[in-house]
Amino acid sequence: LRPPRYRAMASASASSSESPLLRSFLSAVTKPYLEKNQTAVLAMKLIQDQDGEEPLCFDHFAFRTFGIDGCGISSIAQLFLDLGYEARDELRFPAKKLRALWFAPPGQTSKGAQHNELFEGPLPRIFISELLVEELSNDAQTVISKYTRNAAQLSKHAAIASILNSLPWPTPSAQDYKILARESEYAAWTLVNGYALNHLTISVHQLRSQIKKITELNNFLQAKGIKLNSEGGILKVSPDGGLLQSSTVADSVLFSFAGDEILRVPASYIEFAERLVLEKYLDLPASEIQEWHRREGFEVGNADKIFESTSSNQTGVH
Ligand code: OOG
Ligand code: NI
Repeated sequence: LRPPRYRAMASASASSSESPLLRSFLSAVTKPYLEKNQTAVLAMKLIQDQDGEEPLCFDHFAFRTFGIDGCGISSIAQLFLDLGYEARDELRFPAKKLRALWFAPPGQTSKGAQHNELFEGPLPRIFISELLVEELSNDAQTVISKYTRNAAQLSKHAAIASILNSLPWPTPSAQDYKILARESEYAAWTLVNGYALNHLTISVHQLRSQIKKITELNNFLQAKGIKLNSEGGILKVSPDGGLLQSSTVADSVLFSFAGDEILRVPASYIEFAERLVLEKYLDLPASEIQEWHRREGFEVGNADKIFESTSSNQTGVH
């Protein structure tokens, strides 16, 4: 078994507080994602073929929610909090009527007894957003609450819906989907995908070959025919220059709505993040660089564009 290559967080004391359940859960969440999202699987395979044997490291996992009836961020965050994650910064997206919170993993990454193929690296951050439902039109609110009211009772168990690839509310009607899609593509996505993993993000700076630079990786993937989200340019760069992100365009899948109507809807995508070493640590030898020496957190300007990975203007599915 290969040891993880770095600690996910800056924790001096390496006392283990990590439950084996955490890695099992993270792995289970990726199962339906890998079954459903061919482009994500292809991208991961291309990267591993190019980069060599070692397992990929994940920067973060992301989920979307409806911020109403107990179905918002807290519903899916609870399990992560109970497993030792800590809430960090809030990000706001007024134009999209969204807010997000990210959570830092418990401060150690030593492997438990349970070996887990996909998941032996450092623990990912968790990024959870929620739609500010009360800011939408009455029509959209009426549609959403029809479903969330039904799921309110189960919101404590959002994580189960996530690993079982099951919606927590009744199968939606195509009409309701269309009403939401007109006003908020995020709302429409969440209605048909529920608590499914929205994306996982490969930690680009943890790769070993030349694709550990994200511009090289983007060129490599595009040359292999993978379509990247072009909103505001392929590469999203934070104002401080330290957080560089790109993502694929979401795959679309056939969805059976209530009454057997079948439509193409967006599923999930895969993201790539490179975190540069902070200026004050630039003198450290490369072999000593840990994850906490790098740019932490997220960036509203980047995220705003990454949200568009599931939008019809990127997927081309209307
Ligand atoms: C999340 C988009 C933002 C990031 O890393 O900033 C994001 C989403 O599409 O739900 O993933
Ligand atoms: Ni992301």
